[in-house]
Amino acid sequence: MSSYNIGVVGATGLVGREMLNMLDKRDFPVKNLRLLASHRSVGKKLKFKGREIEVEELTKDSFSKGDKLDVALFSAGGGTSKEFAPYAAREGVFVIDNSSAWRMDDNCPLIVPEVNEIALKKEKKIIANPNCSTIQMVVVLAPLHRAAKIKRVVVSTYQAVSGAGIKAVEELEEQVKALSEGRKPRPMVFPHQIAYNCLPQIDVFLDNGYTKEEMKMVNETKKIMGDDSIQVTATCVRVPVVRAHSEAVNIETEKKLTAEEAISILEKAPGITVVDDISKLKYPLAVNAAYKEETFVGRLREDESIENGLNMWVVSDNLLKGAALNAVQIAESLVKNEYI
Ligand code: NAP
Ligand code: 3JN
Repeated sequence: MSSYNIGVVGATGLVGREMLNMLDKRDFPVKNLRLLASHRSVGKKLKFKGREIEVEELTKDSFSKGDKLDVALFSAGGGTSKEFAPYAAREGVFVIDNSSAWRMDDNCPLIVPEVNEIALKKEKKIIANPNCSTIQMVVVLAPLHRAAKIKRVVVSTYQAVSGAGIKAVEELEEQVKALSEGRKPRPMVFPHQIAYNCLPQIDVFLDNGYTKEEMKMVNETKKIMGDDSIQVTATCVRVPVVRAHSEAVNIETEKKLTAEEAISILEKAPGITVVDDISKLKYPLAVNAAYKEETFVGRLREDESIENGLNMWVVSDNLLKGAALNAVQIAESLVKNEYI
């Protein structure tokens, strides 16, 4: 069996470390692994399959010198991707980029393998990984769209703090501690207190009154589903959960789907586990989805306010399917299609 030279750019970060876990857990055929990060991390060592690997500084020469990479998994922010991904692509390295830098570029496929693996092309070296909230939603929407053509999506998200990085997780924990000790919480990462609170703002506001996160869900969903006619509107909310994003999703379809039909379609779809037994109070929960690879869906019910509508609750680990796992699955698709 062939094996491949893989680079992880941003290896010391929250998502980068999950990329290492996913490469290991899914037994991706790694020949040589290179870990790259900023100058701050030079000399740090990270473990992979029981072996310690030293972190290198990312420079524009990283991809022309040293062991030639087949794939570079990037998760070091949009600015780093914009600056360095073209150097990798020029050397024939497939870049799988976790940031928003390339997602809406017409030359870059935006991929969720269960939905649009077919959009991968051997000559398109920079591949974008979608936003976490979009990924888990389209995994569920795609099979329903194939069956009944979705006309409109209304989504409200309940996003875990880990989506905003390690400092955000520490801020929630510190604020819970502060409040329990009678101290005033001090917001640093988030604009307001996150402990025991919900913030209807993720990322910055745009001129249309929506946040960047909300517009990512709108635009990325259309691109991945390959259908600009689907109308999408989103409200993205940060909640005091550490790991796994939850979403209340409402869809309107052209063809009628009963809740039972939708459940039967979703039970057969890849990457999805249906958890839906209200008689036993069973539905997807963030605490159960954390560290799991699947996207969980439940609370399937018909929207009684319109003719062809469904409501559902979708939960998935934002650092796994929402980031590192999806990126590794894209690398697996490159192997499967013999592009590397
Ligand atoms: P993080 O924990 O802060 O890690 C950032 C990583 O980027 C670190 O390894 C850091 O290296 C590296 N880095 C920063 N500047 C660099 C530079 N100039 N050159 C090389 N490496 C650099 O952040 P995270 O939570 O892992 O998120 C990383 C990125 O992933 C985000 O900015 C975002 O674009 C993307 N992301 C995507 C999703 C999604 O929805 N798919 C979700 C979360 C994050 P040092 O340790 O050396 O500083
Ligand atoms: O906040 C979340 O739950 C998801 C955050 C994703 C994110 C964080 C910082 C920068 C992104 C992203 O992937 O959309 C970016 C980015 O724009 O690259």
